[in-house]
Amino acid sequence: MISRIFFFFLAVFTISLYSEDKSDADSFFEREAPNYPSPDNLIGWIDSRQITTLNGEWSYIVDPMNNGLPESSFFGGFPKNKTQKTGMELIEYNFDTAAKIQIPGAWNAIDKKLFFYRGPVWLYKKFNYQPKKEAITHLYIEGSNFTTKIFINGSIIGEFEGGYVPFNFDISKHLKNGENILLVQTDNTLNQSSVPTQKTDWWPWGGIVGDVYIVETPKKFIQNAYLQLNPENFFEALFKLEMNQELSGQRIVLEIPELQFKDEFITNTVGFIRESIIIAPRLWSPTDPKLYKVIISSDQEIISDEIGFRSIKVEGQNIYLNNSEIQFKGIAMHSEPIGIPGPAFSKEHFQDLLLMAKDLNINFIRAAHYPYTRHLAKVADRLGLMLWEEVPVYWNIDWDNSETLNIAINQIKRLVQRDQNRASVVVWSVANETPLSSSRMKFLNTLLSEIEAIDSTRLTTAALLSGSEEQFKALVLVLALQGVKSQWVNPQEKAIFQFILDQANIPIDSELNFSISIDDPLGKSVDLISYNEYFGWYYVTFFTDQMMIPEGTLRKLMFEVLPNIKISSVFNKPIHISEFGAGAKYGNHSNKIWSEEYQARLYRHQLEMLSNNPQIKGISPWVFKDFRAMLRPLPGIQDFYNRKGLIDENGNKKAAFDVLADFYENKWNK
Ligand code: GCB
Repeated sequence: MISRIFFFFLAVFTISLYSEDKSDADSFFEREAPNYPSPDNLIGWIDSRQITTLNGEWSYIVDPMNNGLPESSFFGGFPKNKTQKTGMELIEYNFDTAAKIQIPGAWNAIDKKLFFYRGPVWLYKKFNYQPKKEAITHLYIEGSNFTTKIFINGSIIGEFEGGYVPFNFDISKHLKNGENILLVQTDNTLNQSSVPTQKTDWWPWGGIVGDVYIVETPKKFIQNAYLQLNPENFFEALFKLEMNQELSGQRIVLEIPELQFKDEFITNTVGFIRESIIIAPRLWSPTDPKLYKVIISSDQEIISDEIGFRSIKVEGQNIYLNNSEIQFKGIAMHSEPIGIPGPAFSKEHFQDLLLMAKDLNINFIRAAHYPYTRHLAKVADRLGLMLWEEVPVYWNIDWDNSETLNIAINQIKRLVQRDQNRASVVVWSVANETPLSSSRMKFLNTLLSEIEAIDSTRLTTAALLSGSEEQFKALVLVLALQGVKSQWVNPQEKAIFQFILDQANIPIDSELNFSISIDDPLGKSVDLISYNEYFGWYYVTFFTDQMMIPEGTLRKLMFEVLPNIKISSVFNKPIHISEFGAGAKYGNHSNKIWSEEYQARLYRHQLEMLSNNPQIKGISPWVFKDFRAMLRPLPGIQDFYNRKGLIDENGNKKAAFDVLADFYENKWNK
């Protein structure tokens, strides 16, 4: 019998190898891709669940040909995890003897060979577990870049595309009592339809870049819960809760012991609660970051969190925190720790970053350009820093592609669902520097409505691009006028400037100031008009060839005109300057670009200009710390770091650090 079965398979195998009309999908070279399920709804309040951590040492194997997937390999793929028994089996991989990595952590941060690599890498963890019959066991991953496929004990669990945000799968039926094997394929390839798209000014850190937990919940469990102050009435908070199933009549108790609040609620027919509660909390603010312990219990479980209560709103051109006018004294960041290569993921990483950033006298951080792990907002809650959180809809992406939209929706929803109770988070941002088009408007408005459906208490924004060709022509004229008037400009250059002015019929005694009015139509949909500008760094580069004037002259003139630049918006809303900056290498001293002196000078001129513009109510200069960037190869200066940091990668302060700290402390106080 056995030999008959064997010959049958041999025949099938031979036919599939040589048959002319075999279907492509099932040939020797290629198999049909199996179905990879999508993750379940996000489990909230993760830190108070029954958790077993899988953080720690894992093994990894690089798979540039993507040969380990069951569908792409003849031998069944890595998930089979075949092991040697007699020394005679042909197996061309071995996770037990493979290189080791600490998870969370990016493989391209710890392995020099993988620094520039973009492709699949397999991560492997063997762990012991005793699953409980009466519970659901979930696998929770806080972030994995950018396409992740998961296998447990050889079975497909699912796939998540997008990176940066948490996701979870029910793995109950795949776990064994005792030893289990978790295998995760992480692929950091980005393409035209991914989010972010393939070109970004930050490093595509690959791998599992957040905590990995096994989470046990009861069969009927609290999926997530929302508790936020009513912005219209500070004695009231909105409580929303969602069960994992459509369970009506579930008894839920909400308790805030310090406020002597304890009440009982019953879920409706679809397993939801939506009620207002009466409390009188001390309000959270940067000067008093008060948090309250909140406990929610059902008959089966207890979850808890530390929550601060505050309101944030805009009215006209002002921003109000707890009904008091406030300015966002900010700095922008990337999620990379001080002195450690790779992405930041832990409480300690964010504590280091935020504590040092506080030396700038800030009250606000723009967490650009993608979601960081949940530890960021937890640390910011405690340190009293307001946060802007963002999804990686960056530059030009595939606006018309519904798959792309789904990835972005997933990112924004999961970010909001995870951080919805963080007092520190005051701004959700849906995009950075995205070129105008009607499909982009539709895309971004969809993301904004996804936010609105979950949380309408925070401000929304997007870092806008502005500056039409017309506006930049006007800047050329302003520079030319300044050039004609300035003593130090040489006669040849003066002649060129005069020629430019004559062409435009501008008399030399005119008063010309450059002004920009932000009119991106997305401004209508958001609360805060955010704008990135690089006066004094990039823009002169565009003009130097056209004007046939050396870049050095234009830079000097730009500094002269900078303080008088006017920035406003056609929308009657506050403006936030979400970026400005200049590159400087720490320790490089000169009067040229890339020096600490140039960067500090640019900050002085920029800050003077920004404080002269009454509609500007927030700023977050670019950027706190030098960060890894493939777009920045300049040897000896950049060496694949974007050098616009106020500190270098090891935490050394550049001269501009104190310029900004002094501005926030002494010159921009309301
Ligand atoms: C920008 C981008 C940011 C870049 C920065 C730069 O406008 O928003 O991602 O890193 O400029 O340094 O050029």
